[in-house]
Parts: sequence; C-alpha cells; structure tokens
Amino acid sequence: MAFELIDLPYDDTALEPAVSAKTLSFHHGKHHKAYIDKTNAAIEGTDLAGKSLEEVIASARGSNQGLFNNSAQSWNHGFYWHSMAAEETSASDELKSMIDDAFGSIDNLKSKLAERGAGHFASGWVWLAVKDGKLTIEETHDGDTLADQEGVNPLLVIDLWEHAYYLDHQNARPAYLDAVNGKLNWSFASENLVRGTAWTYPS
Ligand code: MN3
Repeated sequence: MAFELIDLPYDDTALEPAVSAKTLSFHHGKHHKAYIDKTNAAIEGTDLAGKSLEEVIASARGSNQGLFNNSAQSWNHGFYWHSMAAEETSASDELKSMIDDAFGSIDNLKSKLAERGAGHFASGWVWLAVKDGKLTIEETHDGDTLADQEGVNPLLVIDLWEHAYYLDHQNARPAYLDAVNGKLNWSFASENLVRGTAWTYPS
C-alpha cells in the first residue's frame, strides 16, 4: 500500500489572500505530490513497504537522507494543510490556559511565531509543540520534522520554504507569516493537544 496525497481540508480559494489557489496548486499538487511519489518509489519492494509514514521517517532518519527528506516532507505538508483553516477556529480551554502560561496571550504567541519564522535562516518550518509538558516554539531546518521525536507533540506548523509564499508575498516572509497567523487552525491544535501523541499521516 502506497502513501497517498491527502486532499486539502478546504477549497483551494479558502485561504486567500494569505495563501492563494495558485500557490496551493503548486504547493499541494506539485511539491507535496512529488514528496509522496518519491517516498513511495524509494520504499517499493523494501521492508519499509507497508509501514506507517512515521515508521518510515524514523527508520530513514540518520541512515537514508534522501528517503528521510521525502518522507518527512510528506508528513510535514499533510500536517501543514491541517494547521490552517478556512473558518475562524478557537482553542480549547486547556490550550488557551497553556498559551497564557507560556506566552501571556494568543496574540503574543502569534507574534513569537512570526518573529521566529521570519528569523529562521533559509528553508524550514516553525512549530508550536508540547515538549516536556510545556508549550514551546520549535524550528526545524529543510525537511526535518517533529513527527518522530520522542517526548514532542507538534500542535501546529508553518512552512517557511519560499515555495509556500513567493507567488503571493514575493520575498516578504513576514507578510506571509502575519497573514497565515490569521488562518491558524486552533481546533486542530486543540485536538493534537488532547490526544497527547503526535498526529499521524492518514493511511
Ligand atoms: Mn512546502
């Protein structure tokens, strides 16, 4: 059983103007699809065929950089699509209280995410995660992921690769981050928090 390109959880115009249908057509239809296709091609006929995407990522980490990059990017993009929502969403009481404890307010958290995302050098991802029981902002470089990291539960992610924003915001990563901050899916973050373990890529 091969991995599939999951559908976007909203219409392709739903995130405009933060993220346009044109960006999604390339980002989901070309970039994400290519990561999935390359992961499938790399594991076909090996003992990783039939494993979960999370197992493939963990197995490839540190031993097969090409497969790691493609499988982790497959996961990260699935998680990223769900990290944004068409409609306004709200955080659970538990998440709100953890945000207040860690960042003072949800607006401060959004500012910190934008600051860390803007300051991240070159390609990567900025995450809201639970680590050692506390909310934290994490960054990963290139295709690296929090999907398989012990004791870390990712709640939300923002893609910092230029392909995520160049068509809509050109080089202005801060403008993209401000726009995406208004589209973050706090319901998804709350579901991830209450589950207590990392989201899994749909199979
Ligand atoms: Mn991307």
